[in-house]
Amino acid sequence: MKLTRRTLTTALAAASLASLLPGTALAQKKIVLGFSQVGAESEWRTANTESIKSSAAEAGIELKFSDAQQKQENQIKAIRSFIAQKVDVIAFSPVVETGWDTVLREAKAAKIPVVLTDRSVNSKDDSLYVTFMGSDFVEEGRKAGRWLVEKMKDQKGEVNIVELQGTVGSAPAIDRKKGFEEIIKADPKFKIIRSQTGDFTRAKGKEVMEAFLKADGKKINVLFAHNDDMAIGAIQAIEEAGMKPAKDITIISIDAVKGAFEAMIAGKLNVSVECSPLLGPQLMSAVKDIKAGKALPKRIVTEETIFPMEVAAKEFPKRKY
Ligand code: GZL
Repeated sequence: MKLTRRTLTTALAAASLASLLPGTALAQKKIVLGFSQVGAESEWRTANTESIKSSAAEAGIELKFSDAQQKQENQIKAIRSFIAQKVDVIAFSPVVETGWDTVLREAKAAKIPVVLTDRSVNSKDDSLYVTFMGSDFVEEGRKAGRWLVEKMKDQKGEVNIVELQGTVGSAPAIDRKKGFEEIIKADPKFKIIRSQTGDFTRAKGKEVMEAFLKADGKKINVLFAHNDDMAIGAIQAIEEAGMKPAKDITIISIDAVKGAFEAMIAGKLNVSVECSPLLGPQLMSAVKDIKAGKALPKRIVTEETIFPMEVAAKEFPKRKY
């Protein structure tokens, strides 16, 4: 288009009109992010959802949010809906690792970039997503294992462990187990005598721990729970069985949510490995970078630590989730 005085005047008029009428088609179009969330199964998930929603609002990003109630088919439906609505970016936390290639290829065909948050997918084609941001779950499992090995270093006899696994097929359940076993296998005194999923919920964690106690009661020395919600449910079962949590049975958990700090301060949980749900700010910054055409690393790892009960009271006031 030839830049004449006339076209320049028209362009300047349009620009000044846009600044007078924010939110109109003329003003900067808002980025639209479609987010498919796993569900609301735990304190961690609730805090993660809050972080995503509040960060989108702060970033001025329009958020289309969908809760899948821990069902993969609901996440796939939500992603297809985001594609149909032609959102700018799709982000999601995959409830399980497998079964995503088809729908992610549909997003790619629609030229809609995808960001994985919290959990990853097990796909051979990593061109199907721009980046995966979240914790190193294997390292979280190793931290739990290292804490136990140190705690039991003077223990002579067998150390019988029961394990409450997270959602079957999910990245945190697979990887936390892997990291924990990698560390404890160095000493044959550590034996996982029972292991079953509690699906990351308090209710299921309590129910499965009741079954473990019925079968092995006094034989159990340690509980390794893949998240705090299942540990808190198990603590109730241990108390109802007339045993003292964190004393008769050493309890190791992961997430470091408020409920875990309260249990540690009450002397009922020995340690919680941190797994931060506060991914909202990082996600919104990644979405803006993608829209600005910036390259992103394929993997963004969240920095985390570990909280033994001895530091819980001091650390609790500083916690953000
Ligand atoms: C971990 C997250 C897990 C938490 C659970 O990043 O995916 O899911 O550990 C949550 O509490 O349910």
